Amino acid sequence: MIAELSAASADLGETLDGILPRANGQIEQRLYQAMRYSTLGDGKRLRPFLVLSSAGLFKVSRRSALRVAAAVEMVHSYSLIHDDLPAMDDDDLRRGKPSCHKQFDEATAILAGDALLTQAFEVLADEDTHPDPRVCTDLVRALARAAGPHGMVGGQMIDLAGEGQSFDQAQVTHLHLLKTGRMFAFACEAGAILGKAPKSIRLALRSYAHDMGLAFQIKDDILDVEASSEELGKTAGKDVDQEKSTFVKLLGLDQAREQARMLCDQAINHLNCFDGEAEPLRAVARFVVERGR
Ligand code: GRG
Repeated sequence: MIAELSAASADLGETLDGILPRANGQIEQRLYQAMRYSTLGDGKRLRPFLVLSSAGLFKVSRRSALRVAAAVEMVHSYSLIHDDLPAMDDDDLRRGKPSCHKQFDEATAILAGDALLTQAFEVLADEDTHPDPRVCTDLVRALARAAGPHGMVGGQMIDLAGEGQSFDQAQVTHLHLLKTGRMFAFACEAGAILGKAPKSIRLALRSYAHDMGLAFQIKDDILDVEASSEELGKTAGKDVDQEKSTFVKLLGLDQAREQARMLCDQAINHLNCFDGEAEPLRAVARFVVERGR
């Protein structure tokens, strides 16, 4: 699985390198440097892998899939840059190096996030991504929904509002469905959009992504207490420090592990409508609950 992730990551790196603006001595070059610093770093690139794997189910062109994968990673990178800012999670470490506002400054980090988010939609709307404008519109709409007020940004608001409060399991589940699940769901559905697959197939992929995304989050909560900052490449133990309601706090470590395994199996079951071609998606579901960072 790690080998497959790294192969996809190398292809994605080349695509991102071609898309992201280059610093060539322009007055605004600091912005370009910050965008590249935060996007070309050492992330797991799970969401791009999901786009490429779902596109692989429908024989979509590699170039289209890579451009959509790049757009997803750009939105993800923006969210991490903004999440690390002092006004939000206030974290100095990301992907094993200083977070964007530490390496540059706060204003540049805000602008780099804004620019990545905006340029991601330009990529999706471009005919280079898909020759059919209806497919491009569908991609733009679906990513906007996943990243916006009813998705990641809404989830982030709930997360911030919940600091120091006790959420129950349903509330924590809802928070993570929005904050991380919707972006995973877009990544999985994107291949089906590119391949003009029927609604029932899109639904199966969304259901897979929601269960897998929740399993990912539970594992994230477990790693936050079990792994070191060095292993994670980000500050460990923050959930406790910020008095967040997590799955570990609600369920305890053993039950949290069990719940993640159960969700992983459930995610894989949603793929029963596919044969061997869905093996990368099955493998990634297992990987998210077994990973060490
Ligand atoms: C600021 C609008 C806005 C949203 C921020 C994604 C997010 C919302 C915050 C990140 C903080 C966090 C720890 C979220 C929980 C899990 C998560 C999304 C972790 C980061 O994703 P990975 O592990 O990161 O895929 P890499 O670095 O591998 O890309």
